Formats: sequence, structure tokens, C-alpha cells
Amino acid sequence: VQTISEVLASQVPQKQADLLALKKEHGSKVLGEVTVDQCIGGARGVKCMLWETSNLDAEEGIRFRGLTIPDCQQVLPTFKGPSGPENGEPLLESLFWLLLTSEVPTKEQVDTLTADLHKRAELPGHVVGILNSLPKDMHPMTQFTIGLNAAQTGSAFAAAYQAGAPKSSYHDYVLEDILNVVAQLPEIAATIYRNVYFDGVVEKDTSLDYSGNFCRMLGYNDPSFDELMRLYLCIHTDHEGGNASAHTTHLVGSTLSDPYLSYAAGLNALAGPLHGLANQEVLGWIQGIQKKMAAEGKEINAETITEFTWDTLNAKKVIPGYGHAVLRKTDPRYTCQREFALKHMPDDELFKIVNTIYEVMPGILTEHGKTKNPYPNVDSHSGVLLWHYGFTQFQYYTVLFGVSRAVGALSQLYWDRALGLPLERPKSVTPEFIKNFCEKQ
Ligand code: FAM
Repeated sequence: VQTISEVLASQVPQKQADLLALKKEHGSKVLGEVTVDQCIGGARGVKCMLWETSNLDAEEGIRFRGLTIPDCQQVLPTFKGPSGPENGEPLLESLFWLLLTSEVPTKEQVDTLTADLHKRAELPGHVVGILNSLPKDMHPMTQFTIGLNAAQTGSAFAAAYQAGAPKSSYHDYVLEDILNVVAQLPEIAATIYRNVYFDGVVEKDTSLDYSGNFCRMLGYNDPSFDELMRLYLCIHTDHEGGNASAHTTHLVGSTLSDPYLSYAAGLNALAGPLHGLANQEVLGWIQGIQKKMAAEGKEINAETITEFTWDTLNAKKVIPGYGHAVLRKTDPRYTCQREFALKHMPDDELFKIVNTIYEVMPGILTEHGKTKNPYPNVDSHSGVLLWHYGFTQFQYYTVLFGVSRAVGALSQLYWDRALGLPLERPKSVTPEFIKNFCEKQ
């Protein structure tokens, strides 16, 4: 069975030639214009970066190497069997293989990757000590990025670059780092969780897959929760290149900062409330409803949720878990979580509240008239599933998002280096320039 490194090495020459041919044939062609609104408004829709591992369609949502989430659930190897819903959710390692190679792996290939990641999971000696020294009230995402930066002493790319490695070999060392980072993130994440909320003890079980072992390290021993973790980690991996955590990783990596430093930067973007921290914000918002209705002795229903929503909007605050910079329909990452809940926890209290929110929110946000997308995104459902299994520490939720997003952002980083993509450096313009330039038009 070919290992992931062997498969990738066999693909690089042809991919390099294909990109050169694309550049040669179409390099001077125009992909679109940039308006003043886009320049001032966060570059929405500006086509100016190459990303091959996934693509996001505003209407239908994400495709991982051309496959939708239901496609992945059909064809990617699962924990029990080769593939198919009766065998459960795809393994994160299956999706990692697909994102890196664009090929659907066999269960045998995935098993080699699982074993390889377990082998690479040992943290450098000083990392746990540094994590244990951090204050318990430091946000878990801040601890996470410190832990990853601390592990950077293990970067093969940084060492090779300092030793004068030729540019043609960069992607080989970057792949080493990428596999090591993905392998080490669960123990860094679990150490933080066990330190902050329990006794600091992390128990591994490397007889399981990546997700199952991660659940044991977190202190969970429920095969149903293992299945949720497989789904959760798969759907948060990649959402094309423009989202803040993927884009930051790509930008920092373009300076030849190694994958540890590049993804640590991406994690700091993910820690933002408008991005990955929204999954924590959703639970806080729902708890706000529960507290208010309990205090007023009212039932939580469409009417009281509507009232609470308008209170939030009138206070000039956003409804976490709704809206999206690209999506204009319900996020398929929401839909697959809903299906998981219908299958595993149809009578869950919080699931019923999320359903009622879904019934009223699009109408309210449309009436409010500001957001371009009144539908739910991935974050409005993820906390409900975790909470059901007793994972109620929602200040920690974005760390789980961070373990997953590494797989997407770093899979692309491999191809950035293998294809020799240069330092990313868009042109900024001053207000005066815009004024003068536009007055001449
Ligand atoms: N609640 C209230 N107002 C919202 C809103 C929401 N859920 N979503 C957008 N708006 C507002 C937005 O604040 C803006 O108002 P201002 O002009 O006063 O700034 C207006 O609607 C137009 O915004 P937009 O063009 O529709 O959205 P953006 O592309 O600017 O922003 C989001 C996209 C995701 C940042 C925005 O929808 C939002 O803040 N959502 C709530 C936070 C959230 O759930 N983020 C997680 C997104 C998820 F995909 C992820 O990254 N994990």
C-alpha cells in the first residue's frame, strides 16, 4: 500500500507542469474587476487566490475536491467499514487523504495514515510543561496557539531552510511538518481541556482512529461520541481559501514561515467572534434565552425566541450562527449535523431550541434587512451536539474547530510549496488614490 508521502511525491511533477501550462496559456487574462466597495468592504468575492482542496458555492455550499458532504459520507472509509452511512461517519484521516491527494483512499491506505499520525503524535518535551504553567482562566484558544508555537522547535522545514535546503525540496520538509502538526494538535488540545476543566490527566488509546483517540484523551469513552467527533472534525476542515483562518495560514506560509507558525497564525484568526469563536457565542446566546425565560417564567417557543432575537438585534449585536460571507442558503454543514441529531438525539432539549430558532430566524433576519444571508452556518448547530454528550464547556468549542481546520488549511499549504506559489502581497491604496483614480473615470 502506497503511503501518503509516496502518493503525493508521484503527483507533484505533473501538477507543477499543469500550473505552468495554465500560467503560460492564460496568465494575462482577467478573472474579474475590483470595485471600491470590494476594496473597502473586505474583498468580498475578489478572485485573487489559488486554492485547490475545496471550493465554496454560495447556493450549494462546500465541495471537498469536488465532493459534497453527502458524497463524502457515501465514499470515504469509516471506522467500521470501507464506506457508506450504515458504517458511520467518514474518518478524519479519510478526508485528510482526499484533500491532500484529490483521490478517494481505500481503508488500507487510510489505516497507514492513522498509524503514521499516531507515530508522530509525541510532543516535544517542553510543550506540556508550558501548557501546565498557563493560567486556567486564559482562553483555551490562546493556550492552543501558545502550545502549537511551543512545538515549533520540531519543525523539519525550519531546520532544513537554515541548513540551505534547495527550493525544489521545500514541500518534502513542509509535508513532514504538516503531518506532525496534525498528529500533535489533539494532545495539545486535550492537555488544555484536561488542565482547565479536570485533573490534567490525558489518557491515550492509539488502538482507535485519530478521532476516537482524541475523544479518549479528552476523557470521553462513548462510541456514539466518537462518531460525532468524526463528523465534527470532517466538516470543519476546509471552507475554500478566503475564510480568515485558511487565508491567514496561506499568507503566513507564503513568507516561508513553517507550518507550525503558519497554522498558529491561522488559529488566532479562528479565535475571532465573527469566525470560529461563533460556535461558543451560539451557546452563550441560547443560554441567554434559557436564563431570561426561566426568570420570567415563560416557555421557550417561536414567540419568545423571536422577542429575544429582536432584543439582540436592537442592541446592535449579531445573531451568532447565522449569516455567512459567501453562503446564501442553509449551510450543508448545518444540515448534516441536523441529520446526525435526528438519528442520535431526536428528543434533545437543546436540539428542539435550535430547530425552533431555525424556524423563525431566517424570517426575522430577512425582515431586519441587513444580512445578505439569513440562514444558519455550521456554528449554529455544533454546540448542541457536543452538549448532548456532556461536553458543556463551550468556551473550549473553538479549539475543536481548530484541530479540524488544520487539516484543510495545511493540505493546501503543502500544494502552495509544491507548486512554488510566491509571497502573497496584494496592493493597498490610499483614500486619496481612490478619489483621484475614480474622478478620472
Ligand atoms: N446577525 C445580525 N446581523 C448580521 C448577521 C447576523 N447573523 N450577519 C450579518 N449581519 C449584518 C452585518 O453585521 C452587516 O451589518 P453592518 O453593515 O452594520 O456591519 C450586514 O448584516 C451585512 O453583512 P453581510 O454582508 O451579510 O455579512 P458579512 O459577510 O459582512 O459577515 C458574518 C459574515 C459571518 C461575519 C456575519 O454573517 C456574522 O457576523 N454572523 C454572525 C457570527 C457568525 O455566526 N460567524 C460564524 C461564521 C461561520 F461561517 C464561521 O466562520 N465559522
